[in-house]
Amino acid sequence: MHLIGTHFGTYEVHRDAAGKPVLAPFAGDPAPSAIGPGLLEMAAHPLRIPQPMARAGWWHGTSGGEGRGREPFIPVPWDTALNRLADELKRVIARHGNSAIFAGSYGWASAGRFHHAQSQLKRALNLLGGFTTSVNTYSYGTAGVLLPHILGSAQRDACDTAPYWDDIAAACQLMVAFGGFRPGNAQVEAGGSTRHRVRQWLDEAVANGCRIVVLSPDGGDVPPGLKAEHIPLRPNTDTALLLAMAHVLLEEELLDHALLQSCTVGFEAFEGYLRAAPAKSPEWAEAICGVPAATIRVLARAVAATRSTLTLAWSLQRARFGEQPYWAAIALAAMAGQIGKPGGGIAFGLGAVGSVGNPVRRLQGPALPQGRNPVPHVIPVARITELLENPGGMLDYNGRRIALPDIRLVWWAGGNPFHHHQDLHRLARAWMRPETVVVQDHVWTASARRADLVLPSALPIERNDIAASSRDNAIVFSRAIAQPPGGVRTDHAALADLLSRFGLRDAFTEDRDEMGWLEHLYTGYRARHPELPDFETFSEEGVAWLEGPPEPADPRHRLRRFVADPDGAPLDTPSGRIEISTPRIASFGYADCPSHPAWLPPEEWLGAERAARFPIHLLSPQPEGRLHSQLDPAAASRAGKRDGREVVRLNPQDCTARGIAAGDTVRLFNDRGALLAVAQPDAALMPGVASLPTGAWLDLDESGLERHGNPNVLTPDIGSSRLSQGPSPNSCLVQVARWDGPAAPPRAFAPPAILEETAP
Ligand SMILES: Nc1nc2c(c(=O)[nH]1)N[C@H]1C(S)=C(S)[C@@H](COP(=O)(O)OP(=O)(O)OC[C@H]3O[C@@H](n4cnc5c(=O)[nH]c(N)nc54)[C@H](O)[C@@H]3O)O[C@H]1N2
Ligand SMILES: Nc1nc2c(c(=O)[nH]1)N[C@H]1C(S)=C(S)[C@@H](COP(=O)(O)OP(=O)(O)OC[C@H]3O[C@@H](n4cnc5c(=O)[nH]c(N)nc54)[C@H](O)[C@@H]3O)O[C@H]1N2
Ligand SMILES: [Mo]
Repeated sequence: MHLIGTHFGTYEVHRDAAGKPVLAPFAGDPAPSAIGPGLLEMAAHPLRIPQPMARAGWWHGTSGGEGRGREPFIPVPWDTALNRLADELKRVIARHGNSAIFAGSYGWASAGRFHHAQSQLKRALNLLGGFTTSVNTYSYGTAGVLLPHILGSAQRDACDTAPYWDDIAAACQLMVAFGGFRPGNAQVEAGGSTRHRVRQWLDEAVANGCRIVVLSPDGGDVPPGLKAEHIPLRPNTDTALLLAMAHVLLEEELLDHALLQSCTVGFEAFEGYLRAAPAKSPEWAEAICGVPAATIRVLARAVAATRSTLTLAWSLQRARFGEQPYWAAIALAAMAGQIGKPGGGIAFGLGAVGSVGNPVRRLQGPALPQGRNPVPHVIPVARITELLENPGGMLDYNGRRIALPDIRLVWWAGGNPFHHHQDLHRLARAWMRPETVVVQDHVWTASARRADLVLPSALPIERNDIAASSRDNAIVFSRAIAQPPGGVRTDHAALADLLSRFGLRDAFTEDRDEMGWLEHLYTGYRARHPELPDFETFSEEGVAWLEGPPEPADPRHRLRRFVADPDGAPLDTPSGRIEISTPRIASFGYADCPSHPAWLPPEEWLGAERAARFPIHLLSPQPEGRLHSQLDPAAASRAGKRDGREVVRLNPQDCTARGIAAGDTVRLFNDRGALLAVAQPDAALMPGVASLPTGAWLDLDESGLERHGNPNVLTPDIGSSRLSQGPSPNSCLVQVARWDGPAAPPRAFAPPAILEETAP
């Protein structure tokens, strides 16, 4: 079978009457995604980068970093481009050392295991002596640092805390979902998937009597057709509500003392905080989160009385003090005696992507070996602007002080920082500082336009690969549909040619071609799972599966094993227990992340002083018709736009107060920037809250006005706390006004200016 494996799922390749390829849903996928077929649209798109390109002023040495994103490009033949890049690498390494190269290169890239852009780049640069890199994620970077302190290292990956969906369906009677289940999010899964089953599992749980309560500022997060209840609350105030629920359990003596005693430490300090003035009562919380005290009481009692799961969207921790709601939920689930019980307890990110809670045996195999990076410098990923702004500076992070090296060369492959980072005007200023910026991508993204040297990369449909998610039981042979266009190479081929200039080609390729590498990697999967078919059979059939239930050693069993036997299977926290308060975090002395869960009001939320000037809380969730910025020019994403701009949803009262009607162009602004979007009044949103998805290609006019609706010109670039330094886009206040200015048509989908001259 001819299959293509993508982050949006697996597709069968068929041909239409004219012989053109078509991506059809994979047989057996109950909810295939419309995003993937956009890959075919991009193959010959005007936004495709046709050959290597250099920024004119960089190529000629006539301008510095201030020319990035402003100057035209010059087409450069591959050999010339790679010679120049090799010289530049030699110069930077000789003069400043390898730590002056930043190639953290965060981003989702594409699903294949071999052609994984970051792995390829990191392997190449390690052979050249290494580079400064990044750790953690934009997805759950805050949780990823907090959870090991509280639940142990098995929970480093926030995905693995959740109970299995089949256990939830069988045993859970109440699911309290903070942030709900945003329709569209479970379409994607890093590495690929074969079946989109989240909706089926939700249906099954509800059919078995599970009641779903969604707490969210946006009623759009309530899955339709499941009789789910919606309780609106102000953004960023979930912690106050969770503390009040904990307070109710205390006051009404609904605690599971046995579980608290055997499985937790530090409850007393937390109890003291809940009782101390102001007592964290439902009345106290009502004033903060807007949920009636009586509703909080009833919900708290229900959580203690029945088998319940508290599930929190990752969006909650993509905010200032984003540790707190997660930590408070853990404390509450322990107090209520739910944690570690079959189908109960806590879950982070159920439905955020396809795989969280997927009740299958995980298929494990090798990644492309990246070698060793001798450069010690590492930043928490969302501190990129600070890194560029502040060479020689220091940063607090997870109990350490880390030094920021002096970056001279930035190299990005497989990510789009001018989509994913916050406060993009500030990033653009910092981005002027390095001497050289290299970007590898298929298309003219905002980051490629802000590079000095752009190396065009083959699309996933133009290469053979193997796709597999680490939380699925399937592996897919993704077979090329076509060759890349003449001037385009795979990232691997480009890097191999670059390394020949250092005499390192063979070290990089190990003398394997593409198919040789795929067979080699697949052999690593078979070594773990001997029941997999041989490579030839696999590549011919296109997919192979593992049968059977999850293995007992699966990290997703961790909390259950612990709660069943706290002495026999202790957690690897300092106490071996769940740390409701922790001396370790206390010892860091961070006022922005104290020793136990606490309500810390962000600088930007509806109760902040700043709300007098910027009274609308802007949420920037995931886009339904694309993956972040990927495939934004394709049909599925364009279908969600109006007049070529993104749609911002607002409460009708906020629209009326501003004379805004449905379909009006509106300006969203704050001290950091301004953008245009098209208004859609929607009573599902709380008054004072707006929702504008991420990922619209950045489109600035000469004055800096963003014309397409990219929320990251408005979001704050501030660490969630000194503990985790995660990103905080969801703590963002703005003002909204009708736009009566010039029509300012968006130009995001016009390629940059390319000069006639060709470099020698
Ligand atoms: N305001 C706000 N901002 C956010 C978020 C939010 O909720 N709100 N969410 C954040 C989150 S959770 C994330 S994960 C990030 C995502 O941020 P990114 O992962 O950076 O976003 P993508 O658009 O997926 O960028 C991937 C890029 O890789 C390119 N690419 C794909 N395949 C290949 C390949 O094989 N080779 C090469 N060279 N390039 C390839 C694509 O064309 C694309 O430009 O965004 C973050 N930003
Ligand atoms: N189609 C599609 N799916 C995706 C992605 C994509 O780009 N496209 N990106 C994927 C990636 S990389 C990730 S990390 C996941 C992210 O998964 P999540 O972080 O779970 O998803 P978001 O869409 O950012 O947020 C979900 C909902 O949380 C609500 N919310 C925001 N702030 C708050 C708050 O303070 N309190 C409460 N109670 N609710 C709040 C918002 O209304 C929003 O609709 O999604 C993945 N899924
Ligand atoms: Mo993410």
